[in-house]
Amino acid sequence: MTDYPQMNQTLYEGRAPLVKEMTEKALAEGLNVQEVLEEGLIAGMSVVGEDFKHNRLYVPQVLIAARAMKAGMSILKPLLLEGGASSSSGTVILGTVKGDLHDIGKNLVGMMAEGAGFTVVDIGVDQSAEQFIAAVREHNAGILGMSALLTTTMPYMKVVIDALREEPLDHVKVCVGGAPISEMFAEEIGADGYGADASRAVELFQELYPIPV
Ligand code: B12
Repeated sequence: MTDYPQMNQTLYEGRAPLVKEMTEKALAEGLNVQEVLEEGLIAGMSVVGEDFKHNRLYVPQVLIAARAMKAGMSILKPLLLEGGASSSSGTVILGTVKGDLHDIGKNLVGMMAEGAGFTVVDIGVDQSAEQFIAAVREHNAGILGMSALLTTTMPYMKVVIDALREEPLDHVKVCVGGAPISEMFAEEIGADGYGADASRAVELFQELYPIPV
């Protein structure tokens, strides 16, 4: 029987092969994918976040825990993608802003959006306004999704939005997310939407996508 607190602890300790195994076992027991993601993986990562904040954990330990989280996510990914529409609901460019290397949340948003039938082009972390805009043009995307996890990098989202609005790309909808981002901040910087988590992100993409499916 899957024991979520034990799975959280294993993730906390950064034991990637064991987290992977526990994720597989949870699915084999017939547990719901979303539940395994939230109760087994995200809940463990939240404890890591809290302990990091209070200096009970340091960067190397957080990196090791993040690797364990990714190992579990690699098992869930195909299932999160299952049931996606056969034709694309549109193209979303996803990336983490300049100066910021956090990508776990962004990757989750990407997986869930692909699962909902979007074509996701993930341009990675530490992305400049020029790189975001080039990707939007190249892929003729309808949505640009930006992630930021640091209070020092979140203002860069406005730099990207301002640069985008100077281009003839007004039809592109901009969505923002990441732990320090709020609805109010999204409004302030002129974003079209804010998603607190991956499920909300997908709903947002569906609401905002300018091309009817
Ligand atoms: C893992 C982690 C790291 C890992 C990152 C590994 C990786 N590959 O991502 C490493 C060790 C590299 C790291 C480094 C640093 N980190 Co760090 N990190 C974290 C930690 C513990 C967890 C983040 C995470 O993955 N959460 C889990 C995911 C699932 O949640 P999420 O990212 O919020 O994403 C969800 C939503 O926000 C939303 N979402 C996310 N993106 C998007 C995008 C769109 C478009 C939408 C709609 C929605 C959306 O949906 C996601 C899924 O539900 C957080 C703590 C925290 N509570 O956030 C600190 C945290 C973000 N880090 C912090 C700090 C300070 C740092 C460092 C500066 C530490 C240092 N001294 O070097 C460096 C900075 C490196 C850099 N330049 O980016 C601070 C930031 C404080 C602040 N006020 O800015 C935090 C908050 C920790 C803390 N409490 O002090 N970190």
